[in-house]
Amino acid sequence: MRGTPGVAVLACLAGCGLPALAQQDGWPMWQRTPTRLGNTTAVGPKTPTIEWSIQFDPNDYDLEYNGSPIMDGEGRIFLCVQRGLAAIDSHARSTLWSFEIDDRGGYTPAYDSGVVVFGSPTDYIYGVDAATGLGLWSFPEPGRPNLSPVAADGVVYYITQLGDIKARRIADGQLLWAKAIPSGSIAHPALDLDGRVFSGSNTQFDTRALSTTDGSLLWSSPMERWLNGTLPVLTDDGADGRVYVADFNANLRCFNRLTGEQMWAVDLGSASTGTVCVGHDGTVYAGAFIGSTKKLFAYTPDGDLLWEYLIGIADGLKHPPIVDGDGTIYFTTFKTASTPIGRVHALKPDGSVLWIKDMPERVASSPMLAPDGTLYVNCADTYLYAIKDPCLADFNGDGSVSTLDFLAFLNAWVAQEPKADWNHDGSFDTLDFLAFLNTWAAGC
Ligand SMILES: [Ca+2]
Ligand SMILES: [Ca+2]
Repeated sequence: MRGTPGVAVLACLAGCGLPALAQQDGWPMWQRTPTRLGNTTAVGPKTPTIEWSIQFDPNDYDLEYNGSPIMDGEGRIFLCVQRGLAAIDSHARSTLWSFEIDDRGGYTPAYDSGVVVFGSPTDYIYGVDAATGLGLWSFPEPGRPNLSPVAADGVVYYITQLGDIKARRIADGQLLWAKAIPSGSIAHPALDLDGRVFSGSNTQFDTRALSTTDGSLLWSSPMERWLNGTLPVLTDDGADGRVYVADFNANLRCFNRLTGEQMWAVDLGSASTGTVCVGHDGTVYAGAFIGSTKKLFAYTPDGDLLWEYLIGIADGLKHPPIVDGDGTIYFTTFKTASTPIGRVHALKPDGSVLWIKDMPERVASSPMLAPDGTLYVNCADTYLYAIKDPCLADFNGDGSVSTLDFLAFLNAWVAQEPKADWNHDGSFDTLDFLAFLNTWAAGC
């Protein structure tokens, strides 16, 4: 056991006799759901306003290894950091706990049933109690298990980059099955919640579906190169369902979920880094490099191009976008270490820009959109940023809407402070009073 003591006792404390926590509407894994579609009904910020930030790691940040934040149904945010895993209370806006190991935490963790799972690049897989930060279990895992696990119904699935795909019971880490993948994989697995887990092989260049029951191979379909992102799975397309994949050569393919038959394919450009997500209407979003140019593309479910968006010439795009309840597409880009700038982009559903926000440092992970509409990104300055539209009713800025805000407005209005000209017409009168009353009554 590494990281924390008492694996057996702690495993039983957390896993024996306690009901599994209900998985509410958080963002419990990379791209939110086990299907990795990357969409949510929550509506994100229409303005790039940083509401708060917190340092998530006192050590460092690794653009290659540290992935995206996730959130459980209690509003706890989990992030892999340079020395393990960190938890932040989004309500208190403070650090909740740190789970320290002698190695980096690997990419984006996954949450299910009260447990957070992540792997380290030097070969351990960990299960951590989400509420307390206590280690529940850990196992040696030769072969770099530090990509993003996927979890559902009390089981976590993950790949080792050098060899296997495995399923463990998340409560105690018991191994349920393990299957070799020729030369391993860097395709973060996805589930269809109907008995299939999807990944790919590094040297056989395929997309493959395995049984979640025993890991047996259900189908394998050829690719031109390896897969290096994840595989969004659409199950409600009115037919068999689809799996979307982009390989390293930027071939975007759509496979029949049940048979593996290829439905369509497009060549997006010269290289992809696996940036695929799917909107509520089935629109497929994928990024690609075309030489030194980077673009984000939108395709219909049948593979017809809707639009393409040219990303700043020196901005890298490494991770999938996400889509909010209004169809807004959010993604991050970054420049090189010599130009330490990161950007968060918000596009309207038609591919035009809603806003672009320059961040203090590089940001290279997928955003996370919380149920309350707060967009979270983590930057190379080791801070997590919460982007949210300003709450106008919170006039005194104390984080809540109460009669104090009403009184504060009244004082400002009597004193004819500019901020009390609520309707922006240059005068102070009862219209401002009524306008603020409406704002205040609407709350946030
Ligand atoms: Ca207030
Ligand atoms: Ca006025």
